[in-house]
Amino acid sequence: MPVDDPTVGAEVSELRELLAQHNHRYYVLDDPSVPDAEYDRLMRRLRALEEAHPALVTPDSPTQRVGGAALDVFNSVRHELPMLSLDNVFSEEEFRGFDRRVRERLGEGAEVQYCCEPKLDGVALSLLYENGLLVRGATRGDGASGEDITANARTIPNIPLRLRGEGWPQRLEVRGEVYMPRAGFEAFNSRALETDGKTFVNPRNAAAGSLRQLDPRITAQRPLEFCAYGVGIASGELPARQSLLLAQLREWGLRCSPEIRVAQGVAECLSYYEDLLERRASLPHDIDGIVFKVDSIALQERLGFVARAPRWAVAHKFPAEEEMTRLEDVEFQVGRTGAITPVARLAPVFVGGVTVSNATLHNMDEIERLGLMRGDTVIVRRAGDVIPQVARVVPERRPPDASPILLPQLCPACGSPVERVPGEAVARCTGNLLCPAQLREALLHFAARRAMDIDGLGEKVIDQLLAAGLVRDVSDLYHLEPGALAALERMGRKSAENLVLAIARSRESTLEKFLFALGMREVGEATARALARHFGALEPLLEADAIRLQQVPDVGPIVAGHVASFFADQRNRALVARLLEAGIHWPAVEMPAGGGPLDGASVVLTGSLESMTREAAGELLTRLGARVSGSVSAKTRLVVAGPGAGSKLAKAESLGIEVWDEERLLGFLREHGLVEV
Ligand code: JCF
Repeated sequence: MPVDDPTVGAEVSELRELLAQHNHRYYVLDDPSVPDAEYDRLMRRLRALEEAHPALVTPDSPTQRVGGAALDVFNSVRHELPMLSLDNVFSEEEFRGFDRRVRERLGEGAEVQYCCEPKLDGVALSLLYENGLLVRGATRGDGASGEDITANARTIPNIPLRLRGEGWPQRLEVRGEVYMPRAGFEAFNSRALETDGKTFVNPRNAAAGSLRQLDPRITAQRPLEFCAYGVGIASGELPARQSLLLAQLREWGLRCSPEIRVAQGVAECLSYYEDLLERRASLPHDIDGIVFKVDSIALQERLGFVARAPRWAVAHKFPAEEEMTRLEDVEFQVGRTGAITPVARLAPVFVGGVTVSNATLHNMDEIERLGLMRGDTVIVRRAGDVIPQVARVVPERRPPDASPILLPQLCPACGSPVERVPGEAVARCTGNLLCPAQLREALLHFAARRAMDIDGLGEKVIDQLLAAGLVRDVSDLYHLEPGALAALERMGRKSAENLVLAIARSRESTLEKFLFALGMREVGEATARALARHFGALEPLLEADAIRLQQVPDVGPIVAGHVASFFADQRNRALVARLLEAGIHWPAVEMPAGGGPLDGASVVLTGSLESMTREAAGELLTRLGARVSGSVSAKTRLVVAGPGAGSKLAKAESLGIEVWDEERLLGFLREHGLVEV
């Protein structure tokens, strides 16, 4: 390509224009118009042209986001207009006080209009545009002067290197916040864990740390975003309202919060606050409150500043999601399946809008990961409705008498040995239903609405039944007499009778509820339903080994193992027998409506198959609605027989049952798309 080819210059301009448009749609409007691959193709083409024609490279070219070498230090920058901070208020009352002061100063009886926006939890950044070109990025520093981080600012994809549109002042300083969206933060941390292990504590620190890199190539790899919230110096006219100013910045290609609204008076401000507080956890990035600004710039000018903050703006902070407190003790609780869970007892602390004094520590691995000791000062985190967590230890606050947290050797509830399977995080009490803690949880689970649904059998009554020795396993429930119950404290004659009735009513159940109620490990409602539908009855399930169990949809080797070992335990089989003897029953299981072509049909596989194992064939037939059974009876609809078939085949023939060979089976499976043609 000749250097003076005028078409090259035209193509370069066109590529830059296209790339800038795509970038804007992607990062500012959140509305990408082309696939990433197309963007990459345009970028590669532009790079190639610029490499061949270095004279055509300009500083606002999208190829120039990461340029120059690493710095030794950041230069200091004086802000021509100081970068202000915001006053905080922490309650509705304090916010009303702010509004009252604004109106008093303005001599304004009427309600004031406020521009409302979420307060981003990031790092402030000043961007200076001259003739529409980004010439400088600076941190806030102490407000009077900050650091020149232009090279890093240029790497942030949604910061325009050149302003879009027209009408911008010749000099324009845009101010805003750099932050790391939560998804990017999680991704960055999990990658860091796999490589050098240098993770960030929260997205705010990640944004600050990334912006402080002396080598812009590192900043470029961090998922940072910029959101504009105002202007500093401006050499020309700007809109007369904060809300219109932000709309104008948006037209010039800067991202502003999509949540910006104008509110009339305190009441509307407060409902804006409540709305965002509620949606806080579902936003893509952390926010720590709401910023309210008097919308009219003329009124802002009349209000002016105090010290380092404007009188016309305030940050109404949300309750902190992280607070510091002391770990007083760790207790070990025993769950329904014997899992021993360490629970942190904390000095009560107000966090995420509630007072927290307990937090689960999950398991011993978690305690090790946190490096936690009794007496430590810890950071407790409660975000949204998520249960409170101990997020981390504050090591410099460890008292000299801090003591290690050890897994008890014996179950705190029954004294049975505690076992920890190597490679598993969970420790378990080996007492099973001999352990009162496990029995208590088993009873609660058994009686729950989604299980046997026994009204009136809650924690209190269960504790009383256990204390009085009236119940040693779940089957004892069905032999309780109203007389014995009425002897319990605060249990009247009437409630005793009602409870006995409720227990009696629970005898009429369904197979899936019964299976769920047994409380097998990893068997939730969905798995219980799948088991019930697959086997159709309890007996074949009792006989199934782990291999057969894995034919059930969504049952993998682990769940299959738990189910098989539950029913392999004679104590559990005896318990099931006692429950059935006590009268628990259910209607025949309905197979999935409109299922496959073998809907509900009982099929027996016998002999050997060449193209697949019998188990695999059984699984495929199950998918077509069949129930695979081990023995031939008058109810059998179909027998698939391979070489070596013996008595089952003979019996099928004697009963006149349809018999298929492997070829016929394969044809059928092929017809239904279950094996390749
Ligand atoms: O989102 C923020 N962190 C934020 C900070 C938003 C604003 O509108 C701000 C700010 C700091 C100062 N406004 C000022 C004047």
